[in-house]
Amino acid sequence: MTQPQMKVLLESDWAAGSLVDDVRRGLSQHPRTLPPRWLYDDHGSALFDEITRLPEYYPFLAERSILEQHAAEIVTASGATTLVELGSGTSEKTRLLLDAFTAEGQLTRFAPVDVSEGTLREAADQIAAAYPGLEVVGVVGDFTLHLAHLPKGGRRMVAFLGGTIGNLYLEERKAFLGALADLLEPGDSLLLGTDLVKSADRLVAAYDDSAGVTEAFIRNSLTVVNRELGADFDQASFSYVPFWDPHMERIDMRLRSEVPQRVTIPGADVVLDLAVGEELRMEISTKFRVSRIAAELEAAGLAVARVWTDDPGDFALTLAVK
Ligand code: AVJ
Repeated sequence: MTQPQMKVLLESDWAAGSLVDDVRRGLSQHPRTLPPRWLYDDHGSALFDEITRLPEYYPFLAERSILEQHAAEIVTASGATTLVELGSGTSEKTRLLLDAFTAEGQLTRFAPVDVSEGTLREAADQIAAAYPGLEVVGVVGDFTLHLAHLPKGGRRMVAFLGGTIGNLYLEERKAFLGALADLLEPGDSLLLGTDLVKSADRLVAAYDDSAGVTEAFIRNSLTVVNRELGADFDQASFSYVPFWDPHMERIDMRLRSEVPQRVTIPGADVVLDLAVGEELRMEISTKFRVSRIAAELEAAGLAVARVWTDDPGDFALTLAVK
């Protein structure tokens, strides 16, 4: 097999440096916030993998069923010769697209992009082995920082799956879509996965599962800050309080301080005095309406070509072209 190429755009101390910045900036906001990137160390990535297998976590199954039913149409509509995947993780569902591309015979290159080097290398090796003749170029990078370094040439489809765009705040989403639209060439496209608004009961169940895996996943951010920056967050004094915000149409995943307490984060030179009941916002997961997805894509300079949803209408895949 041809070995995958790897482009490493993150310096070895990137994680440490940007965690310090994020802790200083995020934890001084109101509510105090940490960017979701810090959920995904090796343990967090394994927990997320477990989330995708929970019965309550419908987005994974919903998106997979769309890909199972429509991958061939997506591939034909894109006309792509290069597939770029942002936040690729294990690229598990992407194989449905790669299979369809293989059947159609036009794809020459696959470029998965992820911050997690270990996960990316493993995925790139497996895909290079499974799809002989496909040039695999892994990019270790942050899709909010390194869009300018994506492979150029050919007709590209950029896949951004899983509903991950919902983890960005509105301003971040605008900046991200605008930057992405600017670097696409005419004929290039974006395949965007978004979770859709539905009953609050089902939404909350998906982020507050009975096995407690999502809670462990969210709490892992505190463990990461303790380990990386020598902090003394005490898990037992926080409770997990996710809720559906009907105004912002997003799940808001918080940890609430159950006692008045002081937390020290030596590696960031930060001391936090938390009041009883004070909440840390660890992640948001925005849910969309099809009309709003189109409006945001069009505001960024992209034109919606097709929208696919699963049968119950839980999740959407939108193909937008430059
Ligand atoms: C796949 C990253 C979009 O928001 O549903 C799952 C992350 N967080 N459970 C999502 C997540 C808590 C997930 N994303």
